Amino acid sequence: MQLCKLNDGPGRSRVGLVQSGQVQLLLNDPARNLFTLSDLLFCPDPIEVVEQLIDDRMTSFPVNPRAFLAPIDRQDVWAAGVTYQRSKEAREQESQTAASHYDRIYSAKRPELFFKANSERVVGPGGIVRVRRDSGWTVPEPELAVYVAPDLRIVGFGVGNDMSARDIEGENPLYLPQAKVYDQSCSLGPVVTLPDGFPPRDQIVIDMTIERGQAIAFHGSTQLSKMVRTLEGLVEWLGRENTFPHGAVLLTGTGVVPPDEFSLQSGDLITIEITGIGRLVNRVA
Ligand code: DO4
Ligand code: MG
Repeated sequence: MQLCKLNDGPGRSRVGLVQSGQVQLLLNDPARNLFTLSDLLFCPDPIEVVEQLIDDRMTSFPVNPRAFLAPIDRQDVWAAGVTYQRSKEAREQESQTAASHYDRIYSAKRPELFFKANSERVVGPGGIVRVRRDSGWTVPEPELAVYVAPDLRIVGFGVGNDMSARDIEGENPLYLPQAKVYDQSCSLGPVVTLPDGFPPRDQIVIDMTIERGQAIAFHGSTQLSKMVRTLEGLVEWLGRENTFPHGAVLLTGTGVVPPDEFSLQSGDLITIEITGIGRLVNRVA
């Protein structure tokens, strides 16, 4: 099952059920306090609840991901780093002084976890992502996004982009928050796939294409099976000494890094596709 978030007038949103290329709007349920995407995702049995809330008065309409909002409510977005060999190599290359930190974190028991964004910094499908004005070397990072309930259950999967200023991160690891956290530095979408509809993890491919004008400036892909950690392990570390009353979205690290001479330019079109979820498309401001 897949859910999306749609605009329903000023300051209001509705949840939609996405199936067979159509969107069916869902009703709010004040009696059970079910209004938002998170309310549904965090239910003990979201599939049963969604089926009860299908708005039969409304006909379904064709999917247009550009009309979807970022599938996030009040969750914090966190991110894991150096969870794939390719990311470890890229970090070692960009960082003259701190290469050994990345080597050690790749195999350490404790993963690298960092705060990425509050929901205001997240853009949705068709939204505009940004390169910092003080960065000359920024890339998108295509990552599986894991939706985490307040009780730390994994309740959904999405496509995420952890935009990263490699020059700032490479200059000094203490600059990581500035390399990672800025306005429009994160995108999520187009839908959330519930665990029942997510294919077996050894079949998941994460693919990214960057178009510049009419040409393909970069294309690369990886498989989730190449990740050195488990999703459950990352979530367990995230939840140590942290509570998430509104849930969390965890980006699980990148295994696709463009070559060192590549940097995003204004107008580039980034398409990230993950098996079982869909395609997230964003343009660079
Ligand atoms: O250590 C820096 C961040 C790495 C990262 O974001 C990733 O591996 O995806
Ligand atoms: Mg990343």
